[in-house]
Amino acid sequence: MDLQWNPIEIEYKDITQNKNSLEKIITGDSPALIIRNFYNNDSCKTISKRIEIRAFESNKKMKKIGVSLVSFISRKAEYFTQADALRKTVRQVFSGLEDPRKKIHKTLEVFFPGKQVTIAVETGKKYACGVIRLHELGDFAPIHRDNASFEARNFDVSKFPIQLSTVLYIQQSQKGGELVLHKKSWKKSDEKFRNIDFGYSKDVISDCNQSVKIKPNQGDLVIINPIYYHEILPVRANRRITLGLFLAFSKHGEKVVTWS
Ligand SMILES: O=C(O)CCC(=O)C(=O)O
Repeated sequence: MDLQWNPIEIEYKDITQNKNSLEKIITGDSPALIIRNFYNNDSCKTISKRIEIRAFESNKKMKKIGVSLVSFISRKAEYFTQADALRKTVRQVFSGLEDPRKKIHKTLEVFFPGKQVTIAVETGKKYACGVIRLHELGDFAPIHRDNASFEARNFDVSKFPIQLSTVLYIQQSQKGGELVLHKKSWKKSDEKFRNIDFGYSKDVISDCNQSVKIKPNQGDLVIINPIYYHEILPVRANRRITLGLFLAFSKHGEKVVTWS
């Protein structure tokens, strides 16, 4: 048995030869699939500059662009209204460039041959597609897991048995900001370790004996199974910018759906 819990790394140009690499992420045998050089570096820089300008112009501290389902768990109607309201804003961040969300969809089609990859839709309403997150100096994300099937029961995407998370690194922090993945998946009894605002106390991983720290480069795409606990270490220099998108599917269904 392989006792190492290491990420799988592939080059974007080689994905067609690595169509099975998501299997180990789904099973938890590997913590992450890192697709190197997924998105053009110059385009990452252009997007980062656009975001810098927006952050500068915004009078409240801007931490994200786009809509994230987790912020609307008990406000479903509002989630769909906001998803539509911000669609243009998110699109504009990528205007004139290859839309990384479309590239993620095309890449998923390689990993799931024969399945159709689309933005999730529920009773005619389209889910949000992509959230850009900014982590500034000192920002971090505590130990957490993302899985729609427990919290977001009133949303259709919670019914898919397998959920993954894709993260594109648009700008990497010069110091800190590493993603730490813990080899422990969420179970209901862990809820006693839950923080009041977000995430879990360190006690939730006290019985976890393997963790890995990764720091992907600008332009890399990472795919993780977000039911495994993970955290982002504090950013120690400049700003970290990522684009996040979830995907879900059933082994025997025809569809892969994405949302944020
Ligand atoms: O930004 C990252 O490296 C990971 C993102 C994350 O923690 C999440 O999507 O829950």
